[in-house]
Amino acid sequence: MRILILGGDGYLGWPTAMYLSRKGHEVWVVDNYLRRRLCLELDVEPLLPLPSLPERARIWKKVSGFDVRTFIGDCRDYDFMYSIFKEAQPDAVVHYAEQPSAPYSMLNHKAASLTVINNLQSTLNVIWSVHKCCPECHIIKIGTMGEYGTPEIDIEEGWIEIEHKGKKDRFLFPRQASSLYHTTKIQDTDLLWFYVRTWGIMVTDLMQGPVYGISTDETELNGSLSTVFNYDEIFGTVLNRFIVQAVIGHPLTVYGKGGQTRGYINIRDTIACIELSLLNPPEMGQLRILNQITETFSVNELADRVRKACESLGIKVHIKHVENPRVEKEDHYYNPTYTGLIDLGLKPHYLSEEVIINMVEKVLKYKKNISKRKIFWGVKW
Ligand code: USQ
Repeated sequence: MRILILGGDGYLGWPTAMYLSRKGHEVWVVDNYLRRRLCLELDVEPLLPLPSLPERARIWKKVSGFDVRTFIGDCRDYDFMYSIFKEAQPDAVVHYAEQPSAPYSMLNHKAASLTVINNLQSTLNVIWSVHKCCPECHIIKIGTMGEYGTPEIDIEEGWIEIEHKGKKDRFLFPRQASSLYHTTKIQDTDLLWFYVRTWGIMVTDLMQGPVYGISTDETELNGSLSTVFNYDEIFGTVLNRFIVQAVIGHPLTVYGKGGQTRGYINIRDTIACIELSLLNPPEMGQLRILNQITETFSVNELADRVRKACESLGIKVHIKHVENPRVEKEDHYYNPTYTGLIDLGLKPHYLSEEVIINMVEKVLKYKKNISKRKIFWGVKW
């Protein structure tokens, strides 16, 4: 297939690009370095230094023999997007090109506005470019489990049948996010669903939980092929943060009571889910929603697992309950369904002690790059 990856310089985008090109797909990657720029502006640069996107592609070609075509440009610019889609005529587009951080979206008005405009405009441009240039192109969009929030009922895979005054219909599962970022993902889903109904486009919306991990088979081939690994409060996800905190002897920053429960996924499984979605597309005119997680944990459980794994390496870990800067339930019911991707053939990499130890060992190699100052500022909701 010819696959366009939007946001292909990011934490998930770059490893996905390498993986799919290695699998024999023709991969085109677009990115405007938004994540890099925001990290620079906020002084929260990632653990590992990163070559430019074209340089990464050159190194990848040298190491693997496979091509990744790179384009530096902004998915908010419709003329640019249209021209890429027109030229590429992709079979599928993987849309990662969003501002991905909940704390960033809550930082101030400028950050809130950037998040809304970037995320909604890029999604709208993808939809229009597909409709105008390649209407049969499969749109694979990364949504988030956070769209559902933490309701007191079981979370279904995207849809729910509701019986009301003796009549039944099928609706999007109720959504109620707990950050502005997560709210833009709800709005993305609404845009996609509107255009699926109106223009009959083909969409997979993947409701992903927080991702952890630093390595894939491809990133391990050469140090310069690493992915962007953030451990700061803005762009780092919780398990990645805990691993880095453990390595430098910083107490693990459990927010509030630590009963907040989410569905988690290993970065290797994210990529597998993208591949499974590509190989098993939905029908034209269908919005398929899959919950992209492999197991659920509370923050306390994650912290305990990191502590235990580190103990076996002789690293002593302290856990500290800090005042929760977020507005979220700290003790709640959480029972999501996530069988769709397993049915498509996903073989999960679960969060074993070995997985944690491998992450710790990798981070230890870059310990000198870790800056304590980036770990906690307390961005309040
Ligand atoms: N948390 C802590 N301590 C920390 C960091 C986080 O207790 O030092 C807690 C948070 O309060 C939250 C949970 O851990 O309850 C997860 O936080 P997170 O920062 O790992 O994840 P979140 O902000 O929800 O966002 C991340 C990604 C986002 C993705 C989302 C999936 O940044 O792009 O959409 O995970 S989900 O959470 O399922 O919506």
